[in-house]
Amino acid sequence: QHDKLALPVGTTLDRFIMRKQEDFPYATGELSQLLRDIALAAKIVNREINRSGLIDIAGAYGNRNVQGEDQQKLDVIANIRFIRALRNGGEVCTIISEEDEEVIQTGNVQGKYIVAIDPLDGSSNIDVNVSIGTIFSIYRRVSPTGTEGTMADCLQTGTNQVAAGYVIYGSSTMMVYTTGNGVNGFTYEPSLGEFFLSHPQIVTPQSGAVYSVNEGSSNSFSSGMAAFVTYCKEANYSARYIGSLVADFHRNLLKGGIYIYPPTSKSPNGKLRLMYECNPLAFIVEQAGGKSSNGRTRTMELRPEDMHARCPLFIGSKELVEKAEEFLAQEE
Ligand code: AHM
Ligand code: MG
Repeated sequence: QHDKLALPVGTTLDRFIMRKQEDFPYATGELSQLLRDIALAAKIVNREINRSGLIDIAGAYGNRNVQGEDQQKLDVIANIRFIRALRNGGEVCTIISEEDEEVIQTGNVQGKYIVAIDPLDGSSNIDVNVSIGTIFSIYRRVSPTGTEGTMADCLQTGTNQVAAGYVIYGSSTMMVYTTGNGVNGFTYEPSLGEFFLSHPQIVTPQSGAVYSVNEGSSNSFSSGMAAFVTYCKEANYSARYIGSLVADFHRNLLKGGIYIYPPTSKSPNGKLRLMYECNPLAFIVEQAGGKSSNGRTRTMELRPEDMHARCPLFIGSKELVEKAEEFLAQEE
């Protein structure tokens, strides 16, 4: 509410970030700059995504891009764009990416920040014009500056996040992020090339009537998980599952609901990654008044064993996540 009054209609993301920086008297502006770097890379990736369906048509006119990149490779392109933006920005010493097996050292040894990123999640949806997203998470390094970031810098628990956000490339493109002071959403105006504040201080409904889970795996659900799905059906909830995490999460954040990626026989620890997917969305959902856990333990308190570790995800409206946890607790 405070933000709605304080910020005029037509507030751009850049201006918003600058205003927010004034709220932290000792801030040096590096985090603000880092968020702007991410937003810039997001605009570039957005442009590539919008054009991706035209690549073959453009090729027919002799306009094929030099690399001959096909659409599926957009996740690789997105990875390159974000890493380049973060490296050039200078605030980040080390990046971990879902797309890269190894840690990426930017060479900016004075950089205070660590970024974990899933550059393009849901990439199997690119070919079929379904919404996809970028998810990011920002930590302050724990090691002293002047050297490369360490594994301990990269494997912090989610509670240490200083900022997290996502970009959804959908019917419109949005960036939603938190720095621990609530959640704000910005919608991209392509002809102006700017993100504008469109969703100030997002508060997620405490409950909801939507459950989002891949029921194709229900044969391998645990008894508690199966009982929760039955409960949702008996309550006449709607099933909504795009299969694109950012899109499913974004809808439930605004409208209420629960997203679940439970353990299955194919993915005994769930499919989603703690550092790139679960923690950033958990920070956002908590800042919006919702909840996130692995079914038993708060997501942001899970200890990452390695940077690509997976964990089950139960995320969304508080009452629904608690209800699911109750069913799991009753399992023998
Ligand atoms: P990806 O990182 O390979 O793109 O996979 C992540 C995606 C999520 O966006 C989505 O929620 C989930 O995988 C869907 O998985 P499934 O098809 O097993 O339901
Ligand atoms: Mg992913």
